[in-house]
Amino acid sequence: MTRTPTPDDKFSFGLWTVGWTAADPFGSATRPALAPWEYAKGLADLGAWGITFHDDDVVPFGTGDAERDEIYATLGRTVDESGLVIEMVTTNTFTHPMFKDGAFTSNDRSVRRYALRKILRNVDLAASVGATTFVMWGGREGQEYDGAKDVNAALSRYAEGIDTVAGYIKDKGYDLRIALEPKPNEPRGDILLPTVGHALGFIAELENGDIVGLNPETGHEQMAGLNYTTGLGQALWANKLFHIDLNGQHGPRYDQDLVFGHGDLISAFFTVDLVENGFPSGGPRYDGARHFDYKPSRTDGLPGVWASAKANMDTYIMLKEKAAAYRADPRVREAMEYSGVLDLATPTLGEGETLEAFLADRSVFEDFDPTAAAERDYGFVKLNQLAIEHLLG
Ligand SMILES: [Mn+2]
Repeated sequence: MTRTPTPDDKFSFGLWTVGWTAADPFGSATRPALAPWEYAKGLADLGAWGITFHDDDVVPFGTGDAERDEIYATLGRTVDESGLVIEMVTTNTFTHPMFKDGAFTSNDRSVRRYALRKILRNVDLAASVGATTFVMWGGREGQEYDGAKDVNAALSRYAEGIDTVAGYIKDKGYDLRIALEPKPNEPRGDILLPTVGHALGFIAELENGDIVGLNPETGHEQMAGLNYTTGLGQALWANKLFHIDLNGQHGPRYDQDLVFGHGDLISAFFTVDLVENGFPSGGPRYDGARHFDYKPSRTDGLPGVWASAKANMDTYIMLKEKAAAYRADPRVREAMEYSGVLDLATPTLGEGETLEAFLADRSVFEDFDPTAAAERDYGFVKLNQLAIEHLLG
């Protein structure tokens, strides 16, 4: 039996996850819609620590101000009574038909200006409910046809939009950081900032990039054929891992949003190992929410919704326990040493070694034996098999 989650686990869920009524491009909804606070209450009952939402998940688009305030007040009461936190808020700039060519990068300037207002309004809401992360997934920022988008202008408008929002957060003094969420495609044919790497390069060009980081999603990186854990590693190295979206995916195909671990389980093991135990030789750590962004399968009814939410947390807890045992295993330590994993933290140049001294060191090159170095056995398979032993054991 898996232990019950506690607030220390920092598990959180988007209200849109359990709240997905399972309408897809080929079929209508298979489940009824509950009120936002009913989803929040259900998640709290399962042991979740936090919730997150898009503006339109809670208040339908176009609702008047008075009704909007009332709805958020009701949600706030449920959150307080359940002991939940609202750790992250995000803005829907993809559902309404006006956003069909994007929000910050729509070819229509009036749409870009509307999107900026919608987002700034939601920044105020995020700050008022105590959220510390503001995720921005630009799902419609892209194109189907290369001739349809001036990429230089699009990235300039994207940067203008993000910088304006970040500048607003700073001016207001909000304790809030922006986390961009890369995705390669779907719903657009190609989406701007398709991977962790593209997004890191973009953030480096921003005026207010100091409060802009990433919210990488498991399935989104895997849709691009990339290694999610390695992507998290680079985001951590750049001190830009502000939030994570955990789920499951079977390689490059449509965005499956399966339960965490129900896609590539070995990858999920190493994701949890990195998040919980850090890099083998130390370095930047992630201490934010363990946030699940999945979809309960369309074939499941409401009991299946709650079972799948629980499955995310149970799987994470099991992997956390196994990853702890893996790191504590002396055989793993020994295998890491044999493989040179721990040697990689040693700087290539010696302390105080000048380039002149390096060039004069004959042992580096002239007297070096490349054949002997090529004969080294790294033993990576043995190390990986120990991970498998812990995972299956
Ligand atoms: Mn997804």
